[in-house]
Amino acid sequence: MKIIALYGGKSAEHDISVLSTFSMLKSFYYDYYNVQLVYISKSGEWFKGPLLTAAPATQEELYLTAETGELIPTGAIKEEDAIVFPILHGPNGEDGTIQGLLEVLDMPYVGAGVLASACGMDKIMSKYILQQQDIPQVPYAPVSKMLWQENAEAVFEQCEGTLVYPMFVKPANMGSSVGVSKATNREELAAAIQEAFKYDQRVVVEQGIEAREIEIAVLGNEEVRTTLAGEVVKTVDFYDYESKYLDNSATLQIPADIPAEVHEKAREYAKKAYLAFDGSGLTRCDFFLTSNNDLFLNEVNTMPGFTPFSMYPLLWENMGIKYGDLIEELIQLGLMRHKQRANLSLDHA
Ligand code: G1L
Repeated sequence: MKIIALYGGKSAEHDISVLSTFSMLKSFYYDYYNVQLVYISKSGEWFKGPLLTAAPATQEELYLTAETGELIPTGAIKEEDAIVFPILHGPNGEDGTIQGLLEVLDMPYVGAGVLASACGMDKIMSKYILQQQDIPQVPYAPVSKMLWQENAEAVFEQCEGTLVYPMFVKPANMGSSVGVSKATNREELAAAIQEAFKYDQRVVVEQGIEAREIEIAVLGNEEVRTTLAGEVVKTVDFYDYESKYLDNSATLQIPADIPAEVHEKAREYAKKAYLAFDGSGLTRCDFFLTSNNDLFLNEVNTMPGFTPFSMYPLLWENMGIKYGDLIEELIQLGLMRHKQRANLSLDHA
């Protein structure tokens, strides 16, 4: 069987994708799989690389060019007996669009499907779903570009009427922390909203709270497993793009040192959210925990960081599943889901 690693992409997280892919390539079981590289360049060109029978020596080799790879038409990756790893961040990656392409191509793929990807990626849609499920989250105010342009005063009143400073302002449809900023007064709020609108038509303003950040890993299709929580121990004011990926200003504490009841609650909410989002494969659920043990689900992340030093794989390692076995488990889940969906459509034929 063949694994197709689909990575790179037209996003700010291009290099993070290549790094995650390089980590995964070192841990595939090459006795069972050959690995086909398909690299999407920063300008959006698709390059098919060599068929690997062993891990590549350097990360540099993954940046394919017309010399080291073959330029193929966008999306032309259909093959029999192959499973795709979409390792792509942000718009056109984890937002369900690539997953939709793979559905149309009728190819099995690893990770969340279209619906869970699209909903998880959208911060406003996520909040609506969690709200409907009675899963606690921090107070928020959605802001549309139209209202902002026509009546900024109404936006200020809405935010200041339901939230108190500090607030966090985020583009609705972005991964990581690009375009996110903190506002401690109306002037900063205006600047933060302006900044966030560079990245999306919809913006969400969230109540800033003093809290620890704890995360739960979820794995499975219908049968859902959760891990003990891990804590992102923060050494900077907020966990932005830089601190998340580039320097080491966050350290991970696994398992998190939290009361047993909080652990139980977090796992319960994580599972409930996963089911509500129609999760499959994997998701990382990120919570805030206040000093009086109030728990808020902040984000579901269908494509969590995935190097051997990332929270998601480490949470499973703590539960006894090693990095390579976790990848194998995800492959089996992807194949199973594809088979089930194939059976479904046959029933309607
Ligand atoms: F396919 C997997 F294994 F499910 C998978 C794919 C991609 C897990 C995690 C990721 N993560 C990412 O793609 C990334 C957003 C961290 C890199 Cl861009």
